[in-house]
Amino acid sequence: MKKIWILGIALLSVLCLAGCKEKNDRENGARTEELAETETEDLIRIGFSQLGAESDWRTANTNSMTETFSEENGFELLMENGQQKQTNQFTAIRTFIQQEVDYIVLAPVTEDGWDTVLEEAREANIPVIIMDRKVDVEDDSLFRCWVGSDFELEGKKVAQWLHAFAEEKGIAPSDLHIVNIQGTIGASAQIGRTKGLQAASGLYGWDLMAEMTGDFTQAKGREVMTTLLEQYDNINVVYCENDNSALGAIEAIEAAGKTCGMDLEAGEIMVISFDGVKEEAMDDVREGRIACIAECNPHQGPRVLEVIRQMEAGEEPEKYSYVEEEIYSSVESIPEIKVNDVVYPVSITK
Ligand code: GYE
Repeated sequence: MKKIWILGIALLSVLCLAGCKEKNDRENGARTEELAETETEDLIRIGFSQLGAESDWRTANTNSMTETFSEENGFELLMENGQQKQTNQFTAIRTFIQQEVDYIVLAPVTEDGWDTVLEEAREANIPVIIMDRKVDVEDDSLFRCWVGSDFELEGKKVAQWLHAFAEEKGIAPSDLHIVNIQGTIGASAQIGRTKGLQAASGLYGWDLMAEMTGDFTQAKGREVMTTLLEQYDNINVVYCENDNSALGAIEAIEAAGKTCGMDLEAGEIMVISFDGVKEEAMDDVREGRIACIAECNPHQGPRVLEVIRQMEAGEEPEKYSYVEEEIYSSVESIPEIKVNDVVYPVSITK
């Protein structure tokens, strides 16, 4: 009988302890959830429509954004990859509007066609910051500001470098037989870089034979260069509107049994490019397979952060802010170039 009593009491206390624990757990759980909620409520929510993942530049740009807009820094970053399609970016922006984010950051694939969706963001009172490429809209107040690079200046810089090179080697302008592997048609980076080359070709009388899009990718760069080599047997300069398409072009040139380099008289093909992000491309500059690269800076995260901080403080950020960029080449005899009377030093890459 005594045993039964003892067993009974023991059972009761176990049940009671379990019950108490459950209650405590429930209360603690609720408290942690509450805490988490207030913590996320304090975070600034950013909807980021990234245009794609087409190049190493883009990967570096995406990383710069995710590193900058981390929870530790007080942000919740909602990011959508547009896969190089504007309609995907429209969907992303509309989703961000429904999610009532605090800011929208847009890296647009091309310049045209943004008016309607940006109007929707404005109606929802969500400020939009444009990053990297630009938008071409009727009403500039549809976005608060833009941060990025001067693509036309980049194009002019490498064109001036080519001019200096040709002069130094005594190559007649009409003996420069150039093809341009363009970026995504309608993207600011394409428009600006193409303009830079066209302007110099017109000015100096270069033989600009063809322009074809390589869509900023290595695969397309290779494909397009293969076609161009079949069509023209006198190409001696390839102007590639980014490093990934340049790497593709180099593959095609070498597969055709030709050499990338700067001895044009000996039949080498000169490659010119943009970005300077990918190590492999920088190695090619050191080894002369790429003659010259105009740097394009992908680390825009901190710059976007700065404008958001300004807006949070009730200040109006600069409408357009450009980042400074370098020129890389291994040719020591061209230490600087001049564009519109401004001197830009060339970083000699060794
Ligand atoms: O040069 C290229 C990328 O818009 C500046 O896009 C960017 C360009 C960059 O795919 O590599």
